[in-house]
Amino acid sequence: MPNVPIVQNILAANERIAQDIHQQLHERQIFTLNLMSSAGAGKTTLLEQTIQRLQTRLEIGVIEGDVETSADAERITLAGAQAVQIITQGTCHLEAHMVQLALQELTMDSLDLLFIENVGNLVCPLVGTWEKISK
Ligand SMILES: Nc1nc2c(ncn2[C@@H]2O[C@H](COP(=O)(O)OP(=O)(O)O)[C@@H](O)[C@H]2O)c(=O)[nH]1
Ligand SMILES: [Mg+2]
Repeated sequence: MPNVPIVQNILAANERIAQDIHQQLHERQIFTLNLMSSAGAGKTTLLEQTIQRLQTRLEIGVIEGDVETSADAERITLAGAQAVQIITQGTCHLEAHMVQLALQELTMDSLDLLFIENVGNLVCPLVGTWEKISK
């Protein structure tokens, strides 16, 4: 049998940070929802409508993930919630360390509800296909 090197727990660092985030949110009793769907599915619209309906009763924060722009965070701020934009510069998902940094920008002690709008995760196959078509 050939001796093949095996790398295990490649996501261990991500997992440790994720657990730390989980503990912080749990200690502060911040109910958190991670929204994931394709680009254009209506995530930001749903958040705008939810914020407008709940903002007099709950302190809401939103972490926005986007490949390139801060347009969604601007929409969320206009709707009346605290927002932080993560621009991934081409990465199609959010990693735990990105969320950890974004959390530091929110006033966590006052938050009741946190939404994470994940990067529209079908955007990358779309971008790849578009690049091939447009060549
Ligand atoms: N007809 C219809 N359009 C919607 C609905 N929700 C969102 N949209 C539209 O779909 C587009 C993308 O919505 P957006 O919330 O930005 O999607 P996101 O990329 O998932 O955040 C916008 O032009 C919205 O106005 C819906 O329930 N019905
Ligand atoms: Mg959006």
